[in-house]
Amino acid sequence: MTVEELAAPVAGQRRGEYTVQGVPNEASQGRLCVKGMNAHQHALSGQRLMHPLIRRNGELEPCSWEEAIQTIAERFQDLRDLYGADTVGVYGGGSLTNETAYLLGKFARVALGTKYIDYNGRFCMSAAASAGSKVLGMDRGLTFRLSDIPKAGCIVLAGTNIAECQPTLLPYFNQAKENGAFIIVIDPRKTATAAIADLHLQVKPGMDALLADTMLKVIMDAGLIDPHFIGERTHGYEQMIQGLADLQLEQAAQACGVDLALICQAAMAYGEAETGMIMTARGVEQQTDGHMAVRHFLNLVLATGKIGREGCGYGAITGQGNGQGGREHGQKADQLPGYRSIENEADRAYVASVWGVDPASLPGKGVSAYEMMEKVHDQEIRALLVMGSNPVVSNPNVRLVEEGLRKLDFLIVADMFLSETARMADLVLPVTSYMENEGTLTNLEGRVLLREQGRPAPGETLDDWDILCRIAAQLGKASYFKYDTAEDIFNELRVASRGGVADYYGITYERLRNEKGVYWPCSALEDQGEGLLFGERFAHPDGKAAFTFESSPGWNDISSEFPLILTNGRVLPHYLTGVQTHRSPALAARELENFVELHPATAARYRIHDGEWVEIQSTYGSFTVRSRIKDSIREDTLFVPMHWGGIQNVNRATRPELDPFCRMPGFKTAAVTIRPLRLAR
Ligand SMILES: Nc1nc2c(c(=O)[nH]1)N[C@H]1C(S)=C(S)[C@@H](COP(=O)(O)OP(=O)(O)OC[C@H]3O[C@@H](n4cnc5c(=O)[nH]c(N)nc54)[C@H](O)[C@@H]3O)O[C@H]1N2
Ligand SMILES: Nc1nc2c(c(=O)[nH]1)N[C@H]1C(S)=C(S)[C@@H](COP(=O)(O)OP(=O)(O)OC[C@H]3O[C@@H](n4cnc5c(=O)[nH]c(N)nc54)[C@H](O)[C@@H]3O)O[C@H]1N2
Ligand SMILES: [Mo]
Repeated sequence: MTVEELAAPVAGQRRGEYTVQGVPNEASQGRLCVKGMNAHQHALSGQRLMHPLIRRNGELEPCSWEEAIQTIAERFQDLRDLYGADTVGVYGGGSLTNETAYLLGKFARVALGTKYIDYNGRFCMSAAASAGSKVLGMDRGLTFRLSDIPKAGCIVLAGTNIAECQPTLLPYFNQAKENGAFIIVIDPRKTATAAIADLHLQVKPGMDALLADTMLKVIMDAGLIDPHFIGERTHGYEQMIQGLADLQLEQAAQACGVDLALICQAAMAYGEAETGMIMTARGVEQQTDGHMAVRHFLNLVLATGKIGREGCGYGAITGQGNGQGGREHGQKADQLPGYRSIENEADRAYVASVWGVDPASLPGKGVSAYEMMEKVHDQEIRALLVMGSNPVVSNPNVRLVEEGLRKLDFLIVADMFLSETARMADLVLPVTSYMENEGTLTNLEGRVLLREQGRPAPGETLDDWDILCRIAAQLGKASYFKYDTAEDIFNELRVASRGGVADYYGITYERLRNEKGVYWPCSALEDQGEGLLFGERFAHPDGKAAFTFESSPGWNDISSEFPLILTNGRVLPHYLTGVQTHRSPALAARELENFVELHPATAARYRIHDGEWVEIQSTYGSFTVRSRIKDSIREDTLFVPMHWGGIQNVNRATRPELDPFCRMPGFKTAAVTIRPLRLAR
C-alpha cells in the first residue's frame, strides 16, 4: 500500500455533524479559540491511523499489534546487545498527558536503561524553565493566577503574541486595560497583541536582554527601585548593578533598534506602577541567550519588588497542551519525577525506591533534543522511539536531522497521523487522540486538570501509556509496568513527585473531578495548592531570589552575504508543525501554505512583489515560500511561520547553535538573504 492509500478515508465511515461547546473552566472560562473549535475535525478525520504499520520492502504495510510489539522488543534487544543500552533513544512531547510523560521517563530509565531521553519541550520551555529555577527556585509558568492579571497596573508582554497563540486568555488583558493598566508589547512585529498595547517597542530580534537592562538602568536612574524588597528578599543586587555601570543608554537603545525615548517611557510606566507583571514567551526565549534574556527581565521584576503580591509577578506563557506538566515528571534528559534531578543522589535513591529498582541501575543524564539528533546522525543512537513529536519539521537545521533519521537502524513513531517523521519510520504505532484518552494536564498557572475520555478508541488505536506497558512487558519488565488505568499511573506519579518541587501528592482524580483543578505544589489531600507564589519566600533553601549580573552580548551574525534577520513563529489557525491543523479543513482553508512577512522597503530593495515565490537562504540551507508584504514588520527582519514541512519549512534555514545554560536552539535569529524565484525572460 502507498502512503496515500493508507491515508485515505476509511471505507464506509459515516461523517456526522457536530456542535462544539466550550466547557467553563477557571482558566479559559469556557472560551474556545478557532483551533479548539475545530479540533474535532482532525480527531474525527479519515486520515487517522487505525492500525500499526510496518515497513516491508521499503513500503509501510498494516500489521498486528503482536507483531509490532514483538518486533520492537527484538530489534531493541539486538541493538542493545551489539552497541549497549544507550543506543536506544526516546523522544517525547509536551502534548502527552502527565501520566504518559511520567511513564515515558520511567520507560527509558527502567525498561530500556538508556540515558538518552529528551522531548520537544526543550525547544519550547527550557529557557524560561531554567531561568525560573535559578532565579526563583521553582519553575512554574505563572507565579500568579490568571485571575490576577486584571489587577496589574502595568503589563509587559515580551516576545509573546497572546492574541494569536493564547487567544482564550486575551479577555484577562482586555479586562486589565479596562481597569486602567498600561500595556507594553516588545516584538519586532506589530502583532495582533501589539494592537491592544499602549506602547510597542519594535525590538531588533535577539536584543531582549540588552533592552531589559536598558529599562532597568532608566528605572534605577529615576530612583524607582524597591530597596526594602531587594534587601530582604534577594541577593546579588550589588554585583548586578556593577554590570550595568558601563551601559550607555543611547548606544544600547541603538543596538536594540528602539528609540531611547520609547524605552524610557516603558521603563517609567513599569517602574512607577504600583503593581506590574512581566511575561515572556518564545520571542525572548528561543535564542542562544534565552536563559539569560529571561533572567534580565527577572532582574527588572526583582529590583522593583513586583512579585509575590496581587497584581504582580512573572509569567512564562506556556506552549503546548501540556507544556507545563510535560516538563515536570522526567521526560527531560536530566530529570526525575516531581522536578527531581537525575544527578542528585538523594533524588535518585527516592525515585528508585518508588520504582522498586536499585538506584545504581538508573542511568545518568543524557543530552538535549537537538543534541540527540546529532547523536543519531553520528550513529551513537541507532534506534529511536518518537512519541508525540514531529522532529524532522520542528528541529533547527532539519537537513542534519533528516539525514540522521535516515541512518537509523530502527525508527518507531507513535502518532495519530502519518506525520513527516512517521513517513520515515520502520514502524508506526496508532494512538488515541485527546477525545479518547483519559489523563491529567497541567496548565500555565500550575493548575492540574483532568481530561476524561470523550469517546471510545477508534480502530486499533491504543493509549500511549498502554503501548509503553506492552513494550516493557515484552522486554521482560512487566512487573514495573502494571497499570490498568491512567489513574493507576497518576497515583504512582503522586508518590514519585512527593516532596519534590512539583509536588502532586495531595492531588487525586477525585479531587480533580470535584474541584475542577488543583494547583501544585500540593503536598497533602487537604492542601489547597498555591495560586499566588512567593508571598513570603522564594523556593531556594535560603528563601531568597537571585539576581544575575552576567551580561548578554546579544546577537549579530549579519554579514553582507546574509544581511537580513530571519525570525519565525505562529499564526492563529495552525498548530506547530501542522500535522493536526492541516487535517482540519476549516483551519487549513484559512492558511493553505507558508509565507514570509517582509517590509515594503525590503521588498523593493530585493525586487519582490506581493504574493510571489521567494527563496530564503542561510548558511544552513534554504526554503521556498510566498511573499506577504506588510509594513508591520521591521525593515531588517523577515518573519516566517513554522507550521509547514518539506520545502516550505523555515527550519531548513534555522541554526543549530544552542544556549549554553538550557540547550535551547537560537530559532528566532538566523542571518539570511532573500531572492524572488522569477523565471528570467
Ligand atoms: N495559533 C497557535 N497558537 C499556539 C501555537 C501554535 O502553533 N499556533 N503553539 C503553542 C506553543 S507550543 C507555543 S510554544 C506558544 C508560543 O507562543 P509565542 O511565543 O507567543 O509564539 P511565537 O509566534 O513563536 O513568538 C511570539 C512573538 O515573538 C516575536 N519575536 C520574534 N523574535 C523576537 C525577538 O528576538 N524578541 C522579541 N521580543 N520577540 C520576538 C514574533 O514576532 C512573535 O510575534 O504558542 C502556543 N499556541
Ligand atoms: N523555527 C521554529 N521551530 C520551532 C519553533 C519555533 O517557534 N520556530 N517552536 C518550537 C516549539 S515551541 C515546539 S513546542 C516544537 C513542537 O514541535 P513538534 O514536537 O514537532 O510538534 P507537533 O507538530 O505538535 O508534533 C506533535 C506530533 O505528535 C502527534 N500527537 C499529538 N498528540 C499526541 C499524543 O497524545 N500522542 C502521540 N503519540 N502523538 C501525538 C501529532 O499528530 C504530531 O504529529 O517546535 C519547535 N520548533
Ligand atoms: Mo512550544
